[in-house]
Amino acid sequence: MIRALFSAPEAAWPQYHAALERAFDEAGLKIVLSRAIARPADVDYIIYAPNDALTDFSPYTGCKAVMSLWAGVERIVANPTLTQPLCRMVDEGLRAGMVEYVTGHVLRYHLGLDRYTCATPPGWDRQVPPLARDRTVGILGLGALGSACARTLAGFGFHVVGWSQTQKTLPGITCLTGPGGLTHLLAEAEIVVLILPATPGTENLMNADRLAAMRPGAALINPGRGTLIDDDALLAALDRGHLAHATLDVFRTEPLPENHPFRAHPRVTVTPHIAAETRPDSAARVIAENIRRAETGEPMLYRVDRTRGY
Ligand code: NDP
Ligand code: OXD
Repeated sequence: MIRALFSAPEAAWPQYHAALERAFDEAGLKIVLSRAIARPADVDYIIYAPNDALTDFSPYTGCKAVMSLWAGVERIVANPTLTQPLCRMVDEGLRAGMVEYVTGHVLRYHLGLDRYTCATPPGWDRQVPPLARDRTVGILGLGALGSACARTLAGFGFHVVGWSQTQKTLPGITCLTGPGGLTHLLAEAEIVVLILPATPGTENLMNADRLAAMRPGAALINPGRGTLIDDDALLAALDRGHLAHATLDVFRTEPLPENHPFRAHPRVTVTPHIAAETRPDSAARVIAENIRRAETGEPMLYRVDRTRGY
């Protein structure tokens, strides 16, 4: 008998319960799935949302793996009580959502849509945008989500420059690494998208110097994590007109406090952490596949490297 504990806020249970039961059936797995298991030592797997109340994993002595429902695992990765393998979420629904969010906001900047959609009364300010092939988009982070966004934008014809920790080879994308690669990307791109995880290595990556290294008039889109940006430096870069606009989906404190300067800033669009959401049906299949692998001794997918932090 395999026992799985669903450790996520109550509101997620109805959708995930049904989706997980279906996925376990499809995978031929006999699993008792529950929101509470009397003896923690009996739990084989924990299906976990990082915004859940559970933070002490030490009683779960029989647990074979913790499976995050989120892609970003910064809240849990350094938890000293978590000694079990940790898998993050790589989900086809999450990926599709991020591609749609990023593509939507890149096209909005590329086409200069705010000029027309926000003009009251409508004017006749003809600013013909360049074609995508004459515009460079930079993507920081070429993982599961960033590489999917890069591919889609390249499909529109944009010149896409990506940056990651290790060298990538992606057809049609200029792939860079290291500090020199980042400087090059920031100097080239008119639209920069951040799809990096929150780690000690990415904290305040977009500081005053890096923001100053961006092209004058460039736009920044951040669906990665709030810690990637030095907020005060971004506000200063926007105020002096070096950057044209920022679209921010993630923040150091969420919900973004009512009095945070981003909320009222004319050059900032705030979206409430909606860029991409894990979709229960597709995510449940990922979890079922990982439990099947663990039970048959195959390597689990999407294992978090605890030393890298993602
Ligand atoms: P991945 O782990 O697949 O990819 C992370 C990418 O970042 C990799 O390309 C990695 O490089 C790169 N990277 C990490 N650290 C550094 C560094 N110090 N310097 C340069 N590159 C670095 O993650 P995902 O693509 O699945 O997700 C990315 C992030 O998106 C999540 O961690 C989460 O924070 C955020 N997210 C936000 C959502 C939202 O709704 N706003 C929804 C889902 C995720 P390499 O490939 O070489 O390892
Ligand atoms: C995630 C997120 O990391 O929703 O999955 O931000």
